[in-house]
Amino acid sequence: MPQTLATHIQDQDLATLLSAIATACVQIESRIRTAGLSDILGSFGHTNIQGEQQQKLDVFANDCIIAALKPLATVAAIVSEEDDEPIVFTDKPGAKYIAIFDPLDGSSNIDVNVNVGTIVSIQQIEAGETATTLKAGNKQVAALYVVYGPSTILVYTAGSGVHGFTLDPDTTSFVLNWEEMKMPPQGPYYSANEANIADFPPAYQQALAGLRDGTLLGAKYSSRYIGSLVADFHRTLLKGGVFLYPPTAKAPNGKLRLLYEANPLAMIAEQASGAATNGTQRILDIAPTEPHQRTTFIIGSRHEVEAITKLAAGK
Ligand code: P6P
Repeated sequence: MPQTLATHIQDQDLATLLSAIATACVQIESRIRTAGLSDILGSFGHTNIQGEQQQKLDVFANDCIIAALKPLATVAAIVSEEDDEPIVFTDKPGAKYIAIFDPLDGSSNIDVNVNVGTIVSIQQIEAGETATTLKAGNKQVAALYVVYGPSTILVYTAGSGVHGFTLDPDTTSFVLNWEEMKMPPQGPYYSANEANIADFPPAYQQALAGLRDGTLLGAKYSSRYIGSLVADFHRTLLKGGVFLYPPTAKAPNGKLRLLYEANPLAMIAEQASGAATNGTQRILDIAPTEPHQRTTFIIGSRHEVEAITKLAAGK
């Protein structure tokens, strides 16, 4: 009998929570897969042939995840990329989890049929904290992403290794097919938007040059950049290498969000023997000050992350 998320996670409350999120992702996948069709059906403006108001996919994804979490007695609050303020459920005494997520990262890629993803971080309220206490990524109890593509894959960690599941479209359940995923200690690819290279701090320009000509780590790298964080990270997890989004003129603190992009992927990377920093410290040690704050992001195989961070930190 193939293992599902519900049977793979030891803690029953966490299993119920992550399974509910996985079910919402099945709904999201179904809408993504037919997005083009609904455009054709709804070619007369923004309503489809059923006369339904077509929702932007990221709003739809957000609604799916919130609808899945709202009934759970264990969920005290939600922080979503789509909502300026946290959603706090005041009618759930004893609720302990805070779900923090980007419901559909890279959604603009859907128009050109490129992978998009859902990224989720789970925090747990501890003594003396409230449902809106912001905590560093090293306190996460679980992290999960789903990458929607030729196949739809869910990867999670609850602090005991990284495990991958593939969506079986016939049963619409995620089936375990990778246990204990490990990121190669060094890989063949670097992944950065080099259109911004003139904006990057000199240390990052030096690092990319060193990856290209082989002087940084003794091997010449190839470049891969999809422009969809979850897809670029998933490739890095499987093949090794490094993804980096340094500071730019447009994003002087980096573009990616700490709480629901960098933290969950950093937990997965570290659990898979990789690493993630902001150029000076571990992503997971950053003490957040606001829910949507951004960060410089370097994530991937240990050798690359350590070498680039050393340069960026001026060491
Ligand atoms: P740029 C997508 O919009 C996103 O948030 C991430 O998925 C992706 O890694 C990044 O932005 C791409 O940003 O500036 O290279 O287009």
